[in-house]
Amino acid sequence: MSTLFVADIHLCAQEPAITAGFLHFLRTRARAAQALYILGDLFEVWIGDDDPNPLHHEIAVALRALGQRGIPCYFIHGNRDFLLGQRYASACGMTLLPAQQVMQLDGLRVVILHGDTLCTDDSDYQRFRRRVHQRWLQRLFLSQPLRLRLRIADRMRANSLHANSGKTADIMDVNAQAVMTVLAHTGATVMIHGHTHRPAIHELPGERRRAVLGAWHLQGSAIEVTAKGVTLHEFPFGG
Ligand code: LP5
Ligand code: MN
Repeated sequence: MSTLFVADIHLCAQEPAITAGFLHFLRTRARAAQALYILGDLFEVWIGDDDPNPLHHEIAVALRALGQRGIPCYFIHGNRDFLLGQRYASACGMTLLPAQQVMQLDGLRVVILHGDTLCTDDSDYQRFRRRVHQRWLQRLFLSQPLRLRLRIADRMRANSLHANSGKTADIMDVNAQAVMTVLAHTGATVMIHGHTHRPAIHELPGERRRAVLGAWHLQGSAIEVTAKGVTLHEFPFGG
């Protein structure tokens, strides 16, 4: 049996090919798995569980169907959908996990996370993250009308794109020391994360590994853990 991990699908109404590819994945590869872990940025942006976007309902129905077939689904928030709440998770039949989770899988100790917290060289982002993770600010944001929330989110996205264009690729990658610190604190030998959109399996000192998921821009990306090991799969939408 296998356990599957995905991240950075970035679903949105403007990208129907990605939605179709993800729905196909849920009906095929995911059904053959023991469990599915979504490690953040399932959606391009999330402004509240009360958003009536039909895409959200379509995805909830598909995830729920997977759960009904006996394949549990778990979710860790990303930097785009950190406001996804219990109401939507319940509609999907998926379990919300903390930002970082350690698990024992096929004899391996594995730590999973979205990956943004590892980008410690990006101090502007870490400051931004600390701000928007304040509970009081989130509550204030969620109490605003949907149209205003959409405008704020659009503004944040535009700011982010502008800020990113002035950052080097190095700054936006994980910090090697931050990775080793998480592995040391958790005792894990395998780390699985997304966020950086740089799919790879890196060998680390001490026979440890860092498996990075790709973003679902033009194809699907998933990491599979079985008794045989950790494998990165990249596949066409519909494949
Ligand atoms: O997302 P991506 O890939 O473009 O870039 C990320 C980092 N950017 C972000 C911002 C998101 O894209 C926007 C998310 C919108 C969420 C909508 C809900 C809003 C809820 C508000 C709740 C209170 O995550 C980017 C990283 C990059 O990954 C690589 O790691 O570099 O970081 C940034 O762009 C942040 C800038 O560097 C700093 C921006 C400073 C703006 C300060 C405004 C603070 C206002 C907070 C209060 C509302
Ligand atoms: Mn991300």
